[in-house]
Amino acid sequence: MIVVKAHKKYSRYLFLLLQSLVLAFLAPPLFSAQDDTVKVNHVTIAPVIDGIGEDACWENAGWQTIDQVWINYGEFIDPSDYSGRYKMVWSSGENLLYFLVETTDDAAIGGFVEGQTADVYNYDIAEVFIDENNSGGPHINDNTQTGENAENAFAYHIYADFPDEGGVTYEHWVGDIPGPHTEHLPGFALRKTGDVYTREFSLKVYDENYDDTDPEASRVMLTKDKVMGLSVAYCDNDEEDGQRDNFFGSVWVPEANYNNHWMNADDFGTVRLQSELIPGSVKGNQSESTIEIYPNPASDYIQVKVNEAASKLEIVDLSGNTRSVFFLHGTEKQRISVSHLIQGIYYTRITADDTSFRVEKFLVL
Ligand SMILES: [Ca+2]
Ligand SMILES: [Ca+2]
Ligand SMILES: [Ca+2]
Ligand SMILES: [Ca+2]
Repeated sequence: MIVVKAHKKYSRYLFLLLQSLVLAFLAPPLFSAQDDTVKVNHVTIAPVIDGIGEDACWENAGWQTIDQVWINYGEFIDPSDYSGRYKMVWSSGENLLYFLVETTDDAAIGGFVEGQTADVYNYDIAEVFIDENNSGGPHINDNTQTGENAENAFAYHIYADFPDEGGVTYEHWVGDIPGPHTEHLPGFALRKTGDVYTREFSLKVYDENYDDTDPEASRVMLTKDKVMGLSVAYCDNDEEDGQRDNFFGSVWVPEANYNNHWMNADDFGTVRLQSELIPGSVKGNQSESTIEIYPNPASDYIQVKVNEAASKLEIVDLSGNTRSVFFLHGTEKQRISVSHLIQGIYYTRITADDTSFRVEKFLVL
């Protein structure tokens, strides 16, 4: 009876018992973890990395829960304190994995001290653990005293400052042990809507020959039916006291291994890349704004016309990186240079009133 151990006060126990009975009727299982093998859909059009999970590619991806309490092991956590879930898809065209991580958290402790090596987990952090060849085993440091096989798997700790209410941030820092690996997540967005935080990001995959001096040499080409070890976790801090409150994972682990993921891949979950091609289209939010772009394809410049007052236009590449930002002046037609962009597909993202987006695709030749 984990509940009895964790909550000795009788009244608290009675409350939890009643709550559990109610939730048992109303909600899906509380302790469900991710699927034994998460089936990851292929997408032809990658999501726009903006912290809004309304892209067509997310519609057919099922939610996986991040609800296993690793620290303190097995403790009951009120859903208003924390709840979390994630989706993932993959793109052969971009050769990237994409994640949508949605957490509810009653207190946001953002940030990261660059170069800090101790107590790095004392922030609200999303984490992705990935073992490209599903080998399991240790993956820390290459040091006989503290561990070995550092590149056998990666433990990405994803830090960000929290945006203001309704806002979004694209800045992030990613650390593993050893070393910073921010560039392994080429696109990242974190959006705040009340107590709900949506992280949308892309991830490059490397094999165990990874070398920081030449990452691309060990970059893995993602293919259908590929099986990888993978778990997602969330480190919840609710006070500026330098103490981690709780740590949640998407897979069950034995109590003896309650905090092993960061150094050993044996307990990682499993994902399989599916071959299905999900027809995708990019869509923005409910805004009725439209944008005309021509010529398309373009080489030197595009002309842009929006039908409502918008403040900003961004040109975004397929990895979700913003390549250019322009400030708009009303609904007048504007000429925007694209001669600096290499050949490929780009999106325009329009911002009006900080919240409205309309995304259109164009090709640079
Ligand atoms: Ca999106
Ligand atoms: Ca919390
Ligand atoms: Ca491995
Ligand atoms: Ca928190």
